[in-house]
Amino acid sequence: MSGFKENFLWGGATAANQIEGAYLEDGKGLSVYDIVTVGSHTNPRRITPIISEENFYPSRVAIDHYHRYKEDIALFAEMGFKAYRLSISWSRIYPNGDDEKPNEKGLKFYDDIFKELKKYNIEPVVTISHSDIPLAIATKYQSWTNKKVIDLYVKYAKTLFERYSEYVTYWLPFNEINNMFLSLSALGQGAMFPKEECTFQGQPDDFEMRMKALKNIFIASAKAVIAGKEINDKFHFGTMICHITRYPRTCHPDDVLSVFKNDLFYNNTCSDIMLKGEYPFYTLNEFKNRGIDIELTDEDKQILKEGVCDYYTFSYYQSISESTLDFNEQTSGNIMGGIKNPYLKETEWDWPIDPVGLRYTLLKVYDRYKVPVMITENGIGCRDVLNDDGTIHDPYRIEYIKDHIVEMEKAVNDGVDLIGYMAWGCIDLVSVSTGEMKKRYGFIYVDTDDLGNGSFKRYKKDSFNWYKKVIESNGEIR
Ligand code: BGP
Repeated sequence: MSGFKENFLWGGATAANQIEGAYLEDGKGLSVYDIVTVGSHTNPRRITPIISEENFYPSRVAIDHYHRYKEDIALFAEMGFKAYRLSISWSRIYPNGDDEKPNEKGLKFYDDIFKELKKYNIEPVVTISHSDIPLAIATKYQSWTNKKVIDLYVKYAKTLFERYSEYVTYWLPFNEINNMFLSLSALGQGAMFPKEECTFQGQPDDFEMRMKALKNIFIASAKAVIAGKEINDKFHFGTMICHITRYPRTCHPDDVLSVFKNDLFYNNTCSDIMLKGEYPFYTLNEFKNRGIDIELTDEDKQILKEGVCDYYTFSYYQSISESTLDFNEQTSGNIMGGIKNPYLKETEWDWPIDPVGLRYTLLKVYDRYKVPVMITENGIGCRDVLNDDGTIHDPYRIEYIKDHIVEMEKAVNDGVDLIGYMAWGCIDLVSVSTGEMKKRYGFIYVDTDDLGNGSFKRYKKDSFNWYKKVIESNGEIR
């Protein structure tokens, strides 16, 4: 018997803007991702406020899940998924963000998805905003810099709570909420929407404004939690932290101290606010040192206290190492890279591979919060080859996930209350950082390329049957 709980939630995760396509169908409005071009590892994606039909915008087509969700969910069921993490496209429900009434056809689409999941006893885990907001909110309100967006979000969230109350228990108010801390390239949560064309990484930035916008996001999240619990007290709300696990590159005390402080600031601030209900002292102090006033009122503090989440979830792809000394070799990664770690291998996209770091992270966050923990993203983006006979051999993906599951089980045996594992991109989808399709994460291959050509036919990779056995044996066979 494996160490995992009997009702452990094995599954996979996706996001609306990376799979749905059908970007203007059935009343959907433009989302911020509908104006981001395709890029590559070496050629950055571009945000184009003035849309040019010469560009290719991958989210508009994605993998056409909008029309193929039944087939996709049937494949998830065949793998034995106990849970499936999806996000709802805000601009499908409120096309302009500030519409008086929701778009019935958009709501119906997710009714159908939830009904389909229920048919197979798959538990939905729903992200309310996966970095993806209606474009009109960005252009008309300048996104989260504007307090009015809090009410728009809460109205949207309440619409979902009321409509899907019978289907959904697990909610995540925001995807990777700490991206706003980590980097400016967090488009959907972006503090400042670019007026002119710029690269994904080259968005206009102002740290103070970003921190104020983030405060608005926390207030929106807490208000949604409060409203959700009034609608259904069985709802569970989770954080969703982009956990960038940090190591000192050397044992120089300056390196150790600096990593400790960065970990507090970048990894813990957001989960401290969402689980402990207040801004931590070190973050407020950091703001003070930088001369930043986020204008935190007593009313804000009260809302944050009342709207705390119930469980901790995070994405984990890699660790990074940092140093105050000079090291030349760099790595890339999810949101940010670091200095090359000589003990770790890297993916083709230069993301370090570190399964032991997952055990370390699980212990660290459970020790800090003592609430159930769920891994809501983990996986490896690789180039796959579709053979003439329809097979795809992906031993590298099996190896990556297997090594992470081994460390997860060790963490469970260490005493961590781990309740679920959602493999990222369980079906191939559009990469956020590069916009490519060739950077594939799935157990299911989708026959389309970086420019949206192809049959969109689904094929099972070797990892499909392997993951099926993992789930069947509750993690024992791997
Ligand atoms: C996370 C996002 C996901 C996903 C993942 C992999 O930050 O929440 O949406 O895309 O990273 O990153 P990429 O798509 O850039 O390979």
